Amino acid sequence: EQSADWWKSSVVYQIYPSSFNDSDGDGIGDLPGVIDRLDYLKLLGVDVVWLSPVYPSPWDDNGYDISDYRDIHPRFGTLEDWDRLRDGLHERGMRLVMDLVVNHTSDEHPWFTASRAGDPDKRDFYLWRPGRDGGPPNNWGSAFSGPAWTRDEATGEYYLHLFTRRQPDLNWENPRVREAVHGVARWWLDRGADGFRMDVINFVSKTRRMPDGPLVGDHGSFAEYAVNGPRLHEFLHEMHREVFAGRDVLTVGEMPGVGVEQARVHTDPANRELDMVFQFEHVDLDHGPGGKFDPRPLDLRDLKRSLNRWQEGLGGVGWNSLYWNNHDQPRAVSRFGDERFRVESATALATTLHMMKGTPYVYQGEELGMTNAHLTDIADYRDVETLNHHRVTVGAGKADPDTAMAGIARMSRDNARTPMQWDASPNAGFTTGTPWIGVNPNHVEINAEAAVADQGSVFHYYRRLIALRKEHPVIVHGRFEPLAEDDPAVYAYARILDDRVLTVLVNWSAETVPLDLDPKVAGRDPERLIGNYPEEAGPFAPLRPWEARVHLGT
Ligand code: TEU
Repeated sequence: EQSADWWKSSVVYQIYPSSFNDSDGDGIGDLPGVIDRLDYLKLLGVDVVWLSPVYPSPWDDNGYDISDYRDIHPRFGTLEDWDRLRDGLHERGMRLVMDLVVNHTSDEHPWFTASRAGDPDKRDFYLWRPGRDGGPPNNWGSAFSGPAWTRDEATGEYYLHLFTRRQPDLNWENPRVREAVHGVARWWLDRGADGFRMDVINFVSKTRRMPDGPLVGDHGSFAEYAVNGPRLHEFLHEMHREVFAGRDVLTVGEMPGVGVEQARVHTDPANRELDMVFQFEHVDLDHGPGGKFDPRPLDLRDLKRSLNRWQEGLGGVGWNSLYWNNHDQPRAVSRFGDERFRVESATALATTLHMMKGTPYVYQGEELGMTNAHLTDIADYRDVETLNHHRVTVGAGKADPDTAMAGIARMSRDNARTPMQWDASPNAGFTTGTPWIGVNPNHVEINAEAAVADQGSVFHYYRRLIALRKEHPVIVHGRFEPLAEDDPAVYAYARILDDRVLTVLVNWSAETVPLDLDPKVAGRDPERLIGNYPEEAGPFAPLRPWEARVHLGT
């Protein structure tokens, strides 16, 4: 593999540090805790660690509200701990990607405190506007409920915050803001970081005019004016030139609302913007008319149409990133799989994703088949998005509490944020103290210690999938060809490279289903590379509940 393209054959593991491993008993994970688990990551075989934010922060949005870009939050340790983590990963042949959150800062960042105080040097670092008719400048709602504008008493002006009021949006129209962001990114790369996951990076370019948006619930949508905005390509290209050019790094832009055509432009190497993007189409398909907390059943055919279109759309030009899970999404096995067939469905989902073209991302605990938390009491939730949503619906008497809690239990981000399940001991081996968010009681059964000891576990299946990527170039480079597109239960596709054909067959249902495929699609002498059931009657035997099989033929 060409060194500049190492990220194409890599698998990335996301660590959400608060919930990974606590070394000092304060109930919150930390960097020394991560360092203690590096051999576990090495055993799994991942190539890259993406670390969610570990910077100083008032913690309004769990660290996605940064008050100092060049330091470590004391709860996580020190810059020296970070250096040791970097070295520990590098010594084991793994890389470290940091989370760059630069659409907004914390309201406690010195840039914002100066801006708010009227410091002429910093006023224009943020988006200040006069009010309209005694209210905010327009009707935009924040992504986390309530208005997207907050009035500041000192001047009477309003500042824009697409997320919470404690996350003011930076003004990227100001070239000095962009220079400051470039400086932050260079500082981490100079210190030995291997790249960035860039938070909501397609929100950074806003239109100059900010008119009302179409009503969605109580507020107007900012999407048309602040998502995939007019100067986005220019800003990303500039950042590539000023920061990434000539460096051997991985860049992945998180882009809610990005379309496949735009993503192709962002990830076409000729355009020098980003290596890959996180798109959201497939994780938005089960959102109902009332949004994410109003989930609706997912039709596998819609999911296939969407993901297959991305596979073919980025095809030979750009590059996909592949994920079911992250710290913002409920657990995939509970959401897309079936907890009654936990091991089978977790491995079926993994097979579907890891054999696609693109870079797979594994979110901590996914490799154990960790499930949703199923919490029904709002007092057990910590996430600001969930709590705000509850307050403006149930709290305001606008929703039936049981229906609302059912939606929250299925979709809340806290489902992904319960502590990593290391062993069967009372706090799952995560902490000796009181965990900041409850441990899932199923850790007595689902935990890393048990999984590592069991060759039939979800963990060892992930380990084998990750190893296969290193052995078979067709998994990295093969052309993608959808199969059985109209089948309501089977996700099937082929990957083709030179004289190699890889056939991926996955049953996304709890029934045994026949396979209706032309045997020629599997090539000659297909050999089974991996499967989550004992091998039986060859590639075209019926698929048992949540069965997944991968065959390699010529
Ligand atoms: O998330 C961006 C984002 O818009 C969504 O992932 C969002 O959290 C979800 O769709 C809400 O339903 C990023 C971070 O990943 C997230 O943790 C932060 O809260 C958010 O940006 C603000 O920084």
